[in-house]
Amino acid sequence: MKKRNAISGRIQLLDKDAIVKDAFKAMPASARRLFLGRAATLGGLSMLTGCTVVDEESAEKLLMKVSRFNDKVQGWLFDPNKLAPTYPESMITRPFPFNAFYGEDEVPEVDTADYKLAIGGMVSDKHAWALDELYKLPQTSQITRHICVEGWSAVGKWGGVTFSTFLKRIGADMSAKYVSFKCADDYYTSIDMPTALHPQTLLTFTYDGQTLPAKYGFPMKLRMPTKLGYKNPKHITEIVVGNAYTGGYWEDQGYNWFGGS
Ligand SMILES: Nc1nc2c(c(=O)[nH]1)N[C@H]1C(S)=C(S)[C@@H](COP(=O)(O)O)O[C@H]1N2
Ligand SMILES: [Mo]
Repeated sequence: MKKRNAISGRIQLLDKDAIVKDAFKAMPASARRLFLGRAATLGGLSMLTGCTVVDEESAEKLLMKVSRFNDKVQGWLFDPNKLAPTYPESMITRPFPFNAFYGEDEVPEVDTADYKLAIGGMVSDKHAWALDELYKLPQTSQITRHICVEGWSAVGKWGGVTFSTFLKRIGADMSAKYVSFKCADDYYTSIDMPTALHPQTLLTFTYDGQTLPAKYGFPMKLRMPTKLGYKNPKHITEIVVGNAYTGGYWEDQGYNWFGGS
């Protein structure tokens, strides 16, 4: 109750952007990291939470929503010394949400027969992979929570090859700093090598036991329960291992590059 009153008090004194900045500063450092960049403005927070601030009451509601979301997320996010939580089948969110920087009617259609996964950079084997070849790699599956900064999370089941196994198969130089991804819809992102080698980082080809549906990223999604949703590329067409920082679609617009822990 005390916190609510403090927030209401400030809303009467300061302009709304300043209020958001203030509340943001009061968040624990770990929570703040998730909302760096453009999210730390009123416009950014409205976008992330889907709330529009029209008056003091809605400004307060928005702050409470962000704050509550952060509290939840903190418990779910990865502790680097432990594995991310996994869940029973009964906890799978149905239907699993779709998200992309465009609508569901614009999901790219990737042709199975023509598809090849291009490989580049610091690897000894640069041959491009057809899907049937990828499907022959040792497969595993995992039920984990996907957390999107837009304010939702959902539990899903993805299956595929452990990414470190794939990196070994292509003779990747594990001392490289980054692994970068290009996608069929012009999305792109990149991750640090320790995350690429994390045992729960999977290159996935199935969702809930079925071939990955187009909307969830056919033909493949890199699934990392240790990273926020936007770090998990769908429709991957190219993987490059290297030391050059390549950023990402949302990261280049202000989202935190690390996007996890
Ligand atoms: N290629 C591609 N990958 C992407 C995105 C995208 O727009 N294009 N959006 C990201 C974001 S922000 C989220 S939350 C998840 C959504 O995955 P889903 O549709 O399977 O829920 O995909 C991530 N990977
Ligand atoms: Mo997201």
